[in-house]
Amino acid sequence: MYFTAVSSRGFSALAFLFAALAAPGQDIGVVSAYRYNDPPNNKVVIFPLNGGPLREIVIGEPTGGMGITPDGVLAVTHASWVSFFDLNSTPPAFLGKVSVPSPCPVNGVELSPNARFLLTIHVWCAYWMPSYVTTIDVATRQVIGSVNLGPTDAFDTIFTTGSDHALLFGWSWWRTLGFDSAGAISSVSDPTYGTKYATQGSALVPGGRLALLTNGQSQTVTVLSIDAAGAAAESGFVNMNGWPQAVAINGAGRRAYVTEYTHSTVAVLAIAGSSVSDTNIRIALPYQVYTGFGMNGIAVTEDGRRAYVGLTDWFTNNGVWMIDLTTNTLVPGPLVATGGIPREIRLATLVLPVGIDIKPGSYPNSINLRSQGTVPVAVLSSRDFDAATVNPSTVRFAGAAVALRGKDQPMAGLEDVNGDLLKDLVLHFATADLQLTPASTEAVLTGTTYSGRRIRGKDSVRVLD
Ligand SMILES: [Ca+2]
Ligand SMILES: [Ca+2]
Repeated sequence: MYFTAVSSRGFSALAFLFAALAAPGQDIGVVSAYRYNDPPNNKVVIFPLNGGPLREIVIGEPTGGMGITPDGVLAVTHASWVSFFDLNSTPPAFLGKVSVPSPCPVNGVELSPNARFLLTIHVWCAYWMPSYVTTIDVATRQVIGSVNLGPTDAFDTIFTTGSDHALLFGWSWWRTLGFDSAGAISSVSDPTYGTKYATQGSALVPGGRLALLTNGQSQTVTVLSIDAAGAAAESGFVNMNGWPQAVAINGAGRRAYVTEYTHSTVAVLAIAGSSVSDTNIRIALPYQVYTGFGMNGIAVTEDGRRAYVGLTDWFTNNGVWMIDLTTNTLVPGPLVATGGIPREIRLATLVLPVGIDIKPGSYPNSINLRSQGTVPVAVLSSRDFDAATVNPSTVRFAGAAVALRGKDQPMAGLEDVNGDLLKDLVLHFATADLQLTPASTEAVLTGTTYSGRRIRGKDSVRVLD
């Protein structure tokens, strides 16, 4: 049922555009696309934000919502399934899939901010059908638990207070969901009914105390204030007139970008403290936006300089277009032709897998937690990777930062530990700082290069207590 394909379509014609725009802070965009009864067009397309070949994951069934972990694991919904892929490999490796209890297609997926679990909801398919909210453990890819809300609609969801609470939105209501530390749903509030209806999309303003809701038929954006317990109350409205659909907010929390269905425009809203207002700026789009309920059909880079929006003419012109937000102008496109109708767009940062050697030259890698000293770990260079580019102050090994010599000198040095004539980066970590237990069988090292590329490596350990 699954197969992956790598497309070699290049970006050469657009290269100048990428050169003209600053680095966005993320590496890739991912878009889900669907066309019923046309399995090859039910797929996920991965597009590098700074140019390069596209990658595709073909999924036989219509695709919907997506979540991406900080480690680059993609979760994508299709029918009543959620499938997982590793975006760091080419082609993306299929990791497994989970069946979600639901009589309707599972659509909305949100990853908890601690990246431990996924919250899934399904879009309304008939008023007598029950709606389920379900959480899935990302590491084990097992259902943690599911709650049946009875016959109701449920369109979108966002986490609000870290990984403890989420808001679930229906046509004209919202509920607060509470989660325990394992990701099980521990509480579901009664619905609060808003004064507007036809909620289509939602987004959280960075800081977590404000959320925006788009209301299609009501032609409004609702401003919700959120308290520390995750409860929400209407605190304002922006009157719109083009059936607002999807909404994305920039990293600084100063601008919201709302797609308008009936006008084929992106509206620019200004956020200042707890007030949200219309700038009256509209960016015209060549085709319609169609995101479906709860699909985030627009995404903004962390640096707030670019947006990516999914457009369709319902026939052959389906794709992702790019907006230069420094000038609020649409870049001629499309940037990515998706075949199927683009649904949700997510941006992500890739992690470069690197080799590490705990206690270089010795094996097994025994660590005695009672030891007072340090554990050396080598980040290995390869033909494609120079370990000297890693910034020691960004490195964490089993939760510990690099040990310091004196006040602020990281215990780090370059040395070829494996005889391949390439110098490796040897770092020392205080044993007392390591978050390991006698049950640990491996330890993970993460870090960032001086140019901002994230790295990750792991090696086996034998822990003595
Ligand atoms: Ca070793
Ligand atoms: Ca070496």
